[in-house]
Amino acid sequence: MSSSPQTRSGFVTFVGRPNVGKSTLTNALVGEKVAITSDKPQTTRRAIRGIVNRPAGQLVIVDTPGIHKPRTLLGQRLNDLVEQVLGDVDAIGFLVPATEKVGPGDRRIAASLDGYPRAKKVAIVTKTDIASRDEITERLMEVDSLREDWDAVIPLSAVANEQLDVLADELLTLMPTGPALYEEGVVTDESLEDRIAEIIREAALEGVRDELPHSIAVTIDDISRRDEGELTDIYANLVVERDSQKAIIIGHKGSRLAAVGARARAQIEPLIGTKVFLKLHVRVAKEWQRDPKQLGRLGF
Ligand SMILES: Nc1nc2c(ncn2[C@@H]2O[C@H](COP(=O)(O)OP(=O)(O)O)[C@@H](O)[C@H]2O)c(=O)[nH]1
Ligand SMILES: [Mg+2]
Repeated sequence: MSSSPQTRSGFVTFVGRPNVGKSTLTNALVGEKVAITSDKPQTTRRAIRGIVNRPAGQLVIVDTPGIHKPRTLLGQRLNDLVEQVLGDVDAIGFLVPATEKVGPGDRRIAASLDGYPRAKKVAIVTKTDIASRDEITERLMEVDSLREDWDAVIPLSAVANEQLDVLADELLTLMPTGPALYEEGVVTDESLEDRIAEIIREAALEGVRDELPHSIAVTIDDISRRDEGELTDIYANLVVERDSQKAIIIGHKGSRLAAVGARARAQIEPLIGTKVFLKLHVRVAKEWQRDPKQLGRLGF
């Protein structure tokens, strides 16, 4: 028998209104960007696993799009995915930004946690770096009174890296005992191709207005090395729903598309460790969010 102390491991997910910082917190805990983030609601479109290794064990954090009113077939499929994740995890972290009063949306989400009696529940007051002391105190009290069964209530900042260790340690105490689920050094179960596609989508989301974000999908046609592995060619498609959107994405004389490419390349190069030649092609798939066949092709 080994005399090493028992480790703990398990699954955690964060819930909360769009934009409260679920993906940012996931990345901050993992210590590397595994989930893309933006100031546009519904940036996250998949269940992405980020792995956190600590001496006491391992947390597998599942970042999801969050539940929202489905307006399209894509929206319905994403809600189903989130339901499934919530039913499986060992702990759920409920996020509220310190900067905004707790509202009906927060109350509804907090109440919906009744549906997951098996999961431990932790309330998290986030964005403390941009909140006043009074705001933080007020939010902690508001959040505390939302449920009787919080295992902990923790204020933190994912951006300023405040109290992240406190959260990780607390979550670990709530996990079942068991060995690590992923090998040391693994930060996500996302494939390289999927991570690259998400980086490109994030770059494309920057600077676009209200409706467009929901209409953008990214697919990768080919990734290949050349020049003795010193250069990587990546052929990717930016898929939109309408011709008018295609024009917006491309921009005047291709200026927007060029900027998207440059932003994406700056993140892809350190990820794969070579120079990258990124060829972006904008494609229209009419109303893809409502079309089961197109959704299938885009991986939903
Ligand atoms: N100042 C500050 N901003 C944050 C923090 N966490 C997230 N944000 C910002 O809030 C916005 C939404 O974050 P995101 O993680 O995409 O939210 P999600 O929709 O809940 O996944 C982004 O612009 C983040 O940079 C934080 O701790 N402090
Ligand atoms: Mg997100």
